[in-house]
Amino acid sequence: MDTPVGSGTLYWFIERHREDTGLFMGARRVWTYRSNFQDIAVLETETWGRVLVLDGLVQMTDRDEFIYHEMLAHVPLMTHPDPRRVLIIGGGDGGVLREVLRHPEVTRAVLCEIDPMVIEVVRRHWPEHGAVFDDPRVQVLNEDGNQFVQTTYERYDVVIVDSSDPVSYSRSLFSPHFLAAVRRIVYPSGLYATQCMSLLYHLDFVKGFYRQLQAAFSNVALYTAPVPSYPTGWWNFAMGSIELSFDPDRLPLKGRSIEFLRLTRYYSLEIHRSAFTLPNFLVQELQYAHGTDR
Ligand code: AG3
Repeated sequence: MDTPVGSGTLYWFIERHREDTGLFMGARRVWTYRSNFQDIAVLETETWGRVLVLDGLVQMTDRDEFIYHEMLAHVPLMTHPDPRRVLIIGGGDGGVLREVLRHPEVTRAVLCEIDPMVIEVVRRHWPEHGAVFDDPRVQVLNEDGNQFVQTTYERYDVVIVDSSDPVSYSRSLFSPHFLAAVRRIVYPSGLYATQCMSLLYHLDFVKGFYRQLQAAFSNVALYTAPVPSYPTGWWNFAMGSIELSFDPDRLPLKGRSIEFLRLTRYYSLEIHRSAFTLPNFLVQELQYAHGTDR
């Protein structure tokens, strides 16, 4: 299980994003694992560093993971006036967790990752991420995220979904049933954030999901960031809240600690604000989808 497939020559990995396009990387070494849930691979590459691949889809590379993880963690956490209790669904690579723990307000972080082998593999190949799982504020659960939110009695200030694409086990994390349960387990003053694919390749999905979000939450917003190793290199995120308004112009909220800003490599308050400025085609599409003029 732990022997690399080869060294010296390059082993070519391709993620096909569409019939005629995708991403390829040449790896010096490749490790492959098979869990009860999926195929797991780790590539060692010159340009991207170590790369985590689940069922053939790139999840994280050393070169650009910070952009994705910082944006998925700090945008919701900075929107909340006092984020103490945080739930992360998925996120078995520990990247979102690392960023969440940078906020001293956080007293409890529950990570609900369905596949324990992802965490094992990350501990082996990214020992520096492994440490975050041992933080005393953290509890790791290996459960299906959808089942967990349907049944838990705990409540959270912030719920973050760091899933793979909406296929296989992750599909249920983008359903109305799931969103209704999330709405139940976030405090009325809390909020929810998720990754939600590429605006250029998955616009229909984004539009449909946005509509579901509007049905489940009172306030919703999309924001974007570059993630060069993901399809199209331009990634989309969504937030939803019940009572909390999220006006990025009011940041930082009074009393929030901002020391973590010395540690972030992508996220800043300026980036936070600008991430909500959506391209015109999306604004028009969403208006079209809802017949509103927001
Ligand atoms: N979660 C989002 C991965 C989406 C990538 N999609 C793809 N390559 N087709 C990543 C988990 C990182 N913590």
